[in-house]
Amino acid sequence: MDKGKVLLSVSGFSPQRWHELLSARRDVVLAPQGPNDPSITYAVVWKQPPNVLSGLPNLKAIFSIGAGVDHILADRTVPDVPIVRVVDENLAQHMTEYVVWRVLDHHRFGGLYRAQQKKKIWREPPQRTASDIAVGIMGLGNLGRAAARALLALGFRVNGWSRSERSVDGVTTFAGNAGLRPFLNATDILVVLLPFTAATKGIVDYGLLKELRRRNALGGAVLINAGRGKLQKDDDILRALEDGTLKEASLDVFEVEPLPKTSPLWGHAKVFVTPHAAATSDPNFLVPPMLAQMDAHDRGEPLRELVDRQAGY
Ligand code: NDP
Ligand code: OXD
Repeated sequence: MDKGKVLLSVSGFSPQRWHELLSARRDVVLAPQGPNDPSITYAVVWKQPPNVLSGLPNLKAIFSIGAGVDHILADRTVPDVPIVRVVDENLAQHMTEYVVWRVLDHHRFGGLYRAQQKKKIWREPPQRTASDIAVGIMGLGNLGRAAARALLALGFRVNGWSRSERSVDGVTTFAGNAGLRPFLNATDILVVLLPFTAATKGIVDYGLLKELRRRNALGGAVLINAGRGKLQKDDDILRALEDGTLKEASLDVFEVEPLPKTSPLWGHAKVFVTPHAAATSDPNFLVPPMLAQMDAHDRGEPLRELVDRQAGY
């Protein structure tokens, strides 16, 4: 049986390894052969060019190369076929490492010691205890829950906020608009692991940061964003850092990426910048389950890890 072709459409990085791995079992093309290419049955995409998916008459499903799917849905012409997103232990492990690394760095005076080392200063501030610090995770999904488990194992108190009510062992959970303020008021280090949707756009603004707990064992509130840049307002973060609403921030994502060279965030003494690198999709781990899902779907089995188009994630 002709299984059709996989359209591999990405921008911003080389798809070579994805191509090699997908080609082991499927015919792969990097662009449709004409506007209504009937040979394409599946698409594997990251920030595909606009319109590239519209009008493919035999497209059965779209596979996102990332956990987030805002990069797909930004194109309004994306056809109404199922979208499968990444849910993967390797990705969750990478994100957990990033979150634990940044939480520990803020907790264990990373910024202070880096500054002291430059000046050859030998001075130790009083040590803090993890259980005196509450980390609040915005977004208790696949990645948020994995990070929560690791933080609990290290002794931190963990709060979690989600759209619907969630129950996670050891985590104090809050949900919806009504739960947001109490969640923030009980949080010292805010970790943002939300998807970017119409409902979450710009949510991390000055007003939200103001609600974080500042009189705490850290001596201020800390922001860590590894979700999406458009969840935050860069200028509001800068304002919050200037007036003490925020003590420090670790930012992996930004309103504009790559972060413009002119952004004051680059050189800010209280900000730790990484280039949207918290958890990078690894084709060695992600292509095999994609191929397995394509085969299963061709046999008539349902797809898993589907995006709710209405909710946007
Ligand atoms: P999931 O879809 O598994 O979880 C999303 C969580 O966010 C859920 O708990 C969901 O609530 C919650 N949520 C969504 N909308 C709202 C809302 N309006 N109000 C409150 N809570 C909301 O996603 P993942 O955990 O897999 O990934 C999270 C995000 O991380 C991705 O969307 C992506 O943007 C980002 N990411 C960033 C990477 C990086 O390298 N920086 C790498 C990978 C992902 P509910 O539980 O009720 O559905
Ligand atoms: C993702 C990402 O969404 O890498 O997976 O940002």
